[in-house]
Amino acid sequence: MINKQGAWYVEEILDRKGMLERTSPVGKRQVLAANIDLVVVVASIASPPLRRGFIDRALASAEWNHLPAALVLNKIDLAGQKEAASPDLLGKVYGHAGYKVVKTSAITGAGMEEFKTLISGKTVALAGISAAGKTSLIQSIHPELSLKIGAVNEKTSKGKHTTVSARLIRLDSKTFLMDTPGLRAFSVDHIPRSELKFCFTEFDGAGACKFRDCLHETEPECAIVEAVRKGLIDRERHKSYLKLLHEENTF
Ligand SMILES: Nc1nc2c(ncn2[C@@H]2O[C@H](COP(=O)(O)OP(=O)(O)OP(=O)(O)O)[C@@H](O)[C@H]2O)c(=O)[nH]1
Ligand SMILES: [Mg+2]
Ligand SMILES: [Zn+2]
Repeated sequence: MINKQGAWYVEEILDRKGMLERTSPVGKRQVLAANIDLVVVVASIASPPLRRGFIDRALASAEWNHLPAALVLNKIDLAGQKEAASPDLLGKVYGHAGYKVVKTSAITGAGMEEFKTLISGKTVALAGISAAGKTSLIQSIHPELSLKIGAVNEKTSKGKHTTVSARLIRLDSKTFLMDTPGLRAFSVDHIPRSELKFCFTEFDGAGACKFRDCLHETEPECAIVEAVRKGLIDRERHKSYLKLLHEENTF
């Protein structure tokens, strides 16, 4: 706005809607993407190997900020390889946790229509470890972009951190896709321990635990522990939760 003297002044600072945050490697709260409608966590089922812990942290962080999130399982052309994770099994686990899961291959084009539908009309940030295939997915939608795509180190099976800065790419007048650099770690140290349980959405649907301040750890009559035992909640998801609950300053 301009005041009577003709000077500009700030009338209002709008909240940054839809923010993806983590705790940075030096222990500070870091905004990875702001003003987004959706974060898509991109994970490759192999090469580099899938990291469940990373996925669960990124999703928990999105929940904490009430940011809608979805999961893309990329490189499904590698399914069946010795060390590949099962896209079907993971699809069930994360679908049950309430997330839209899309299985893709940026190489064969499998699942790309579904991926396009997922992001259509939204401002979306892609997040994942290096070489999960974030840039390849964008490139596959927009071949004329000629973005830099890296390789996987054959010895370490790790990515080479090819994308070095975040970049917002306009796909059409209403769809924007943010490519981001691969993250080595996704600490959620900024989330208070007592609130972590709210960041695992499927704990909610498992029947309210009768203990009000329950951390759903080992309490004998805890509804969540019981649901894990019965197979109604995925054991690995619960393990991820417990890990976050007990870790200290692992930036
Ligand atoms: N087999 C297979 N390889 C893929 C697929 N998607 C990407 N790749 C390969 O994975 C490697 C890394 O791809 P990138 O798109 O650079 O990965 P990124 O997630 O952008 O990595 P950073 O920019 O380092 O974070 C490249 O060699 C790609 O060709 C896929 O669906 N299947
Ligand atoms: Mg990249
Ligand atoms: Zn409980």
